[in-house]
Amino acid sequence: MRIIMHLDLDAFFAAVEQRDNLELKGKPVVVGANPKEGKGRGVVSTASYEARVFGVSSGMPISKAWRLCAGRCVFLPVNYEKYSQVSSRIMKILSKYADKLEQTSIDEAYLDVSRVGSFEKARGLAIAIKKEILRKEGLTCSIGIAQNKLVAKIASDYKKPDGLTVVPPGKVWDFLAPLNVRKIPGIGPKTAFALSKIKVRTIAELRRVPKDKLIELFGSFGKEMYEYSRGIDESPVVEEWEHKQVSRQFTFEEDTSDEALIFETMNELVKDVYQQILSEKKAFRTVTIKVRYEDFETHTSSRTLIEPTQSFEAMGNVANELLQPFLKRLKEKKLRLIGFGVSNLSLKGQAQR
Ligand code: TTP
Ligand code: MG
Repeated sequence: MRIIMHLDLDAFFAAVEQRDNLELKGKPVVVGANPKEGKGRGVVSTASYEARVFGVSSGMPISKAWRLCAGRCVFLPVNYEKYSQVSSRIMKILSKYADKLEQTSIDEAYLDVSRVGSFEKARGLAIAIKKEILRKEGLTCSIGIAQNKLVAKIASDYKKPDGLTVVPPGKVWDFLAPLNVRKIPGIGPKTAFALSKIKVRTIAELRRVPKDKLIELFGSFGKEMYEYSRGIDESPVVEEWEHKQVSRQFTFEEDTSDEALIFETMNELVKDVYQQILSEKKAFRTVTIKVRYEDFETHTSSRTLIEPTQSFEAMGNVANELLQPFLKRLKEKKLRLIGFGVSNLSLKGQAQR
């Protein structure tokens, strides 16, 4: 059984500004382009929940936000550098809790927490995560938990701000039914309008439309709409380090300090990766290993070779060398997971730069 968590920080840019300036706590704050007394161009990045009461929202022209709440809202410029630093610290916190972490935007991530084994335990984990983020970064977030990314994402949005919504498998159907079709990721204003013309407004109503009809109207997305309306989504949580590389990872049945088992497992991962790059006719230059200890402390370590290669020996040798320093710490703590990947890929035979 899969257990997926989706986390989204509340009013992220505005919340960071409120945290860093006590005078802004509880006040309507608009972060975005310079309003220039209503003549400014550009848009609102986000608004604090206090400012949303005036009707201000992300993406709105800043001049309109000025008309809605000048004199009452505090307008602030966007400080991306600060927000991305906060974001990476939070992602680091999250990586301790998940077997797989996929960051999908500056303030959003999916966590695969299937290993906890039950939705109740996952709820406990979510509470711990919320506490840690609040204690260390002074920010609140909303979390959704479900059997897949689709429902987890809809659930995290369900009770914002500072929400926690768990939708176990048996509850998916009823949870989705009354929601507006716009809650389905990918259904924007245009699609919603087209659906309204065939009298579909809620997800329950969407379920009544035959699959063929949806495909006729919306092409391949129609098939996805059919599945999403039923809470079906098999897409995996994909870690960033997997995106540009061919990689495998393995979580030991039990945390281990058995070096022979660790090398043997690494060898299996190397074999799998080798098979895949052979079949895809790819060469690699960089070898990366990943280790995670029992307390979730996680490291990756890489080496880049001078020339692209497809060599199985090179993979294995580098992997074992990179692994050595981590084995020295096995007396302190056991290993929970190891991973192996190759990146810097090129098609074999392709001219190098
Ligand atoms: P969101 O998570 O969409 O919004 P939010 O965190 O401000 O509010 P919510 O509580 O509803 O989650 O986006 C995260 C940040 O990304 C947001 O703080 C600012 C930025 N952003 C933009 O710059 N432009 C946009 O149009 C959107 C939607 C977000
Ligand atoms: Mg957010």
